[in-house]
Amino acid sequence: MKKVLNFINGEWCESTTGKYTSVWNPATGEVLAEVTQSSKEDVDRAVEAAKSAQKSWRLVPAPERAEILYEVAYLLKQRKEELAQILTSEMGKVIDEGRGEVQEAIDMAFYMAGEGRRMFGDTVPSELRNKFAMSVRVPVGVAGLITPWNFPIAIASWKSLPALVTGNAIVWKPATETPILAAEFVRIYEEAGLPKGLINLVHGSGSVVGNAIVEHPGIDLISFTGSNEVGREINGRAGALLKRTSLEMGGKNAITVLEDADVDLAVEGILWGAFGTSGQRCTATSRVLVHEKVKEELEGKLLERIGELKLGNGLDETVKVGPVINRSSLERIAEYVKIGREEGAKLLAGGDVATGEELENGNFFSPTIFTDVKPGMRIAMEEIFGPVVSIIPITSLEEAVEINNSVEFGLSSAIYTKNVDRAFEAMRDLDTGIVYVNAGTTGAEIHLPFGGTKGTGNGHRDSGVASLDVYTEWKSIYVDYSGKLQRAQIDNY
Ligand code: UN1
Repeated sequence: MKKVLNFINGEWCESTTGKYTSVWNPATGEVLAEVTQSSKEDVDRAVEAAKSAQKSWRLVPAPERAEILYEVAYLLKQRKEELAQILTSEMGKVIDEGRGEVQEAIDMAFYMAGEGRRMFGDTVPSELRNKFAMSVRVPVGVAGLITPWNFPIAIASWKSLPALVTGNAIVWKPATETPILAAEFVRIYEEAGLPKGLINLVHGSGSVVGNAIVEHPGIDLISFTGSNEVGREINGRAGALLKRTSLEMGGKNAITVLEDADVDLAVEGILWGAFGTSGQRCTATSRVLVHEKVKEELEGKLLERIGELKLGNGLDETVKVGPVINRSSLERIAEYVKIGREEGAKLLAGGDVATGEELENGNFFSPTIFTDVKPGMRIAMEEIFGPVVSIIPITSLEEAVEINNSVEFGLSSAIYTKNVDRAFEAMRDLDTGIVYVNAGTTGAEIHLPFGGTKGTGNGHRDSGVASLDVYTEWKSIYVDYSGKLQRAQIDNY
């Protein structure tokens, strides 16, 4: 059986615990590998390695650090298909989406490599003569990365690449469900020539490894993507230690369809947003706010198309919807469907664990649509993280905006309309970190900030130039070449 190991100080090694757990293929139930289960001591060793490696890494010129990132980009590109296959086997999304996700990491690698020659600060005119004023970015130190299974390489790339190009070292705990791809990504860093100790991979549970990372005094910042519950806990613990934390924690994203929308286009956006990655995206479409004048048409068209969504093993190119990650997820989704029914929502399609010969060993849930959902129902407020979407009728853009903004999350929203005035109003008023016009709620590109408002995060962003803010401190520098004491705000007035 394949064994997945930790990577600490440039060595692949087993945890001191000697314990392993299994990695499952969620489509087939097959065991893919055994992964080492680490202890606090493994984290201690990883932090020591990271701290010591970072001391010299911070002095390497950023364009030179970036050379390694370009190499990472080329290697990811070369191995795209192989990585996509691993991704799909390990977490289930269909292979096309797996390829798309690896592409997202490739894009991020090229983009962040480019930052090695930008990383702009400001130069500003000093208020005093013969004095120079500027700001530069400096690394924070050691970054603790805690990443989810739903985008196992894209999100890891959003965090590790900016951390490294800005001169930090990393201790990384990937999700327990997706350690194989994490190890492959680290292998690429190794092959690209990243000096030892700069990326350390420690596999294991959130309660042991995650907590040890969050609380370790040698780790200066935490970047986390995952559930709201875990994010809050991390924020509490890390906050007490005055550690910087960047959190991204999900959504309850809505597509608004106005009466003047291209309904066919909206149908495409809804199916892709709600059922792509089996609804297990932070950006998944889980509410549709449809104008009552086009509600019937939209529902009819959704029902016509939903049958085309073939379920199965994502490695089969004809499959459109893969499994959900595990049994407990399947149970949680089924529980939400039960709640929706009890709340009085009308089940339009799906609603059950999917069965069939080829599905029986995997975790499959039928694409599910509820309609006549009230905005305050639990299925319309809570993140389900599965292939379930709720249709809520509306009568105006104002009402849609209010419902859109009424949930605790604020990641992504979308509007379908042909009216440019309403589109701009929506762009202004939808209270989410990402807004789409005439496109669904998923499909973020890496050169813009990714993240959200309210319960989705804590003000930080992944990807884009904004991600540099997570991994750097600003240093303001004044150089006085006047040869005398010049008192700011005093001698010039
Ligand atoms: C996530 O949902 O966790 O915008 C990340 C998208 C992808 C990234 C999603 N590019 O859907």
